[in-house]
Amino acid sequence: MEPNNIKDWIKRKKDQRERMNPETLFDGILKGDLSSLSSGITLIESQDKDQRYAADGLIQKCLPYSGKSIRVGITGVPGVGKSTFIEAFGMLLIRGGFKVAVLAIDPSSSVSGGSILGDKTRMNELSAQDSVFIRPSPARYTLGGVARKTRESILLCEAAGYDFILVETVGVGQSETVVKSMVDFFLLLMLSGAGDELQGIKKGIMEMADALVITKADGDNKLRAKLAAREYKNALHLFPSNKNNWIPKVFTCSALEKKNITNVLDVIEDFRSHVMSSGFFETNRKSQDNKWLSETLKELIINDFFLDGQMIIHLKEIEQKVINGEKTSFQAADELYKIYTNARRV
Ligand SMILES: Nc1nc2c(ncn2[C@@H]2O[C@H](COP(=O)(O)OP(=O)(O)O)[C@@H](O)[C@H]2O)c(=O)[nH]1
Ligand SMILES: [Mg+2]
Repeated sequence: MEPNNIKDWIKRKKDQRERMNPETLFDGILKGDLSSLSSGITLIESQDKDQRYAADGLIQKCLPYSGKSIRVGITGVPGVGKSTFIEAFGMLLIRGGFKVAVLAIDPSSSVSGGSILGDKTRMNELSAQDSVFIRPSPARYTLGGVARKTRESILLCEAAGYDFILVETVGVGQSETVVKSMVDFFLLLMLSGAGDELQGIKKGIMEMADALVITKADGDNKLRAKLAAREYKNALHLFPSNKNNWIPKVFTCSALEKKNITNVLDVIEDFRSHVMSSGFFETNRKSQDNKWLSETLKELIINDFFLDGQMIIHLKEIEQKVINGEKTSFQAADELYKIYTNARRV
């Protein structure tokens, strides 16, 4: 490297470190500075151990300023109209004077490297707004890792003053359950016409929903959407009542024609006052915090084990014994666990 290049390189590194300094980021985030918020989330998403410490410091600082938003989960199968809906709903919120953050949980992004929010084309108007922050799903992680990072991102967005945090997830696998455990209000988007089976919507997911919206209620589809809404309304009566004593609302909307979008906001406001006065809002957030404590602890312990080179050597050896039929898998796990705990005894 040429001397000048080295100087440039050192300067670049220094600038980078300064930009990633938790103090600097925190100040920026509190002022609502978008690039600080972005860098803060990048820090959270880092795999680097030092950066992880810095990220923890940043989250710690943001914590007292977090919690004031309403967190909304939005799910539904690919093609149901999530992105189009978020564009219309987000714009409605913006016109109401709210600041809106859109985050995503996309387990497939760890495989494809892509993301459901990659299609910002459907959020043209929304993504151009100053009071909107859009962040795609962190890639390269397990669902548990993505979930933790998204949850931490919510805290940062709240410290930055966002009033509504919309967490989008695609309706496959376990991601809905994960999103449900970090939001206050859970919205399920559904298509009319296609059967539940076809939509891959499990009954359990319908049971989690605080509102169910039949999308694309426009043109020829209007009547069908209405009929579907009626059917779902009847079906929901057969479900056991929710812990929050809230009867899930069912209605239709057209994000394309921007029809009935206000209903969603009205329902969220009704829901909020319902759970605030019953105390469920607070208890739910507390129990979510508890759940996340144990989830994070599990993740730390698992990482401690699986990132330990010595343990991996033991694991490989014992695995072979299981394959050879010399040990049962339970004996093997028990033996590994003993080696692991002994090695950590001081
Ligand atoms: N007719 C109609 N089409 C819609 C509506 N919302 C979304 N779409 C269309 O449905 C397709 C999938 O929408 P998109 O928002 O990308 O769905 P996502 O995969 O759930 O995010 C696109 O071609 C949209 O234009 C709607 O309200 N009415
Ligand atoms: Mg989409």
